[in-house]
Amino acid sequence: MPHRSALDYRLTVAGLVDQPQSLSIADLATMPQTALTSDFQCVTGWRVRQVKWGGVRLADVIERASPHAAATAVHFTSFDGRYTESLTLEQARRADVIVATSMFGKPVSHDHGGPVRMYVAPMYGYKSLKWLAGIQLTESVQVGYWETRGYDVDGFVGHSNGRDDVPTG
Ligand SMILES: Nc1nc2c(c(=O)[nH]1)N[C@H]1C(S)=C(S)[C@@H](COP(=O)(O)O)O[C@H]1N2
Ligand SMILES: [Mo]
Repeated sequence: MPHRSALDYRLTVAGLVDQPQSLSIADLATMPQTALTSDFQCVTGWRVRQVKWGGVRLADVIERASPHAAATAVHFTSFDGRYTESLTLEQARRADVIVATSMFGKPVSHDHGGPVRMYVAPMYGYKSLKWLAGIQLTESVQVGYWETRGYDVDGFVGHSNGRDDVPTG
């Protein structure tokens, strides 16, 4: 499992964009910062209440790259070399979908997907890709690691298990 230090780290934004990006942590720090506190829920049943995240809105990262009109989805890759995820562009533009650089006021640790990971608040944990390396704008949704193994592509909390258990806060 590769590590990336805060200094080594680069986030690439490519695919159907006019302005491909290679963003350092310092670049991300110059963008408008956002904070978000929400329950973190894995689809297998565990939940961590009220986790505080900080970072930048995915919407702002995407805008910075000037996406083409033909782009309708976003694909995420991890520097673990295996895991992938996706969102529709509409989901990606929600205010509660962030490129997270901090957790509980500290840099995101390696174990939690640092230095930079996704945090997709309204969806199950598997949608929140850790060790974020790249974001590609695509013509259509390219399903991710777990979705090729049967998980819902639209992983909204409460959807897969048919229960009304949307976390509060
Ligand atoms: N790259 C990568 N991201 C990942 C995973 C993974 O195995 N690899 N697991 C997912 C799942 S199923 C969950 S529940 C969360 C767990 O995040 P945590 O380790 O910070 O609790 O990360 C998600 N992101
Ligand atoms: Mo999970």
